[in-house]
Amino acid sequence: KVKKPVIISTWRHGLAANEEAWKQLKNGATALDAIVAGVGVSEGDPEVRSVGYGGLPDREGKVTLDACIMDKNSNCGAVSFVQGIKHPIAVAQKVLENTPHVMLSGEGALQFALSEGFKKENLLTDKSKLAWEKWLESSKYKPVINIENHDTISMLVLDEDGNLAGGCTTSGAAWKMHGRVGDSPIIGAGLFLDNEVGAAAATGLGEAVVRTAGSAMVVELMRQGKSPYQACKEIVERIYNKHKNHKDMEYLQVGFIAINKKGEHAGYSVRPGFNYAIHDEEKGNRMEPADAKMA
Ligand code: SD4
Repeated sequence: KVKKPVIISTWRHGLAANEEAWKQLKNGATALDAIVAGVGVSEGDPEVRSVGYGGLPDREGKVTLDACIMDKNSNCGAVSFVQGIKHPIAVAQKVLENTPHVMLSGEGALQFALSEGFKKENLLTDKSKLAWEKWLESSKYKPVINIENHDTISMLVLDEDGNLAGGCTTSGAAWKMHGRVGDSPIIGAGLFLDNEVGAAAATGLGEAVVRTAGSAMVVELMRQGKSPYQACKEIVERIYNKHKNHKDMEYLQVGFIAINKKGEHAGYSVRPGFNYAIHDEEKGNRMEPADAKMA
């Protein structure tokens, strides 16, 4: 039997996020507060170029953020296409706690955040502005596969009481169209959990994850008795098959992480290079490679 809690997060920046979330849990924080603090480390880090502050902008040079959070009672909160707020995951938590809705978007999300006491700030760092100016020279939109250390952070928590929670936050695909929203703020796509079964989250090409209701499907397969590994693998294979003749195939990358009620966890991706950070009692905080369909 796995000793709880267990925390898993996408990519190498998941290590620092796990560390903070673990500390919070040990100090008695709720799973949601631990997630907000944990992924907040990536959001606040200007060197993490696809989440929060320092994230790469859209075609118009604007940093627009997506995030969502979900608790053991299936309560959820999300913000999409929000600008000028460093910690969109914290705003998503406020949407969950203080509104009758699950998602606020754009200007409305910003107004809500300001009313909750968040500060508006410039999120475009000099480094990301430079990258954008360089991109403008060719202005070709093509997502870059697997920029390890530089991707969406999704975190799944199995807390001390054996309850699940999850969060996901991103600046989305670099050079996206202004107004584009990916999978990350969409419950069922970028993140899903059912406290009776397990939790799953995605990273990669959001369009492909939305087309296939990715995270919801991974959880549903676990409900049918599949292990987190089998469930992630089957949905990655489904996404691969659906996109075989699709124009997105050229740069298709999607990775899932999943955890079940027993604390078993896994990651699986379309192309090699995906990994995730796992923190448990027994072995501490470390990286775990994920198998890939196209290995
Ligand atoms: C999105 N899934 O917006 C996110 C971004 C991501 O490469 O994971 N980045 O599509």
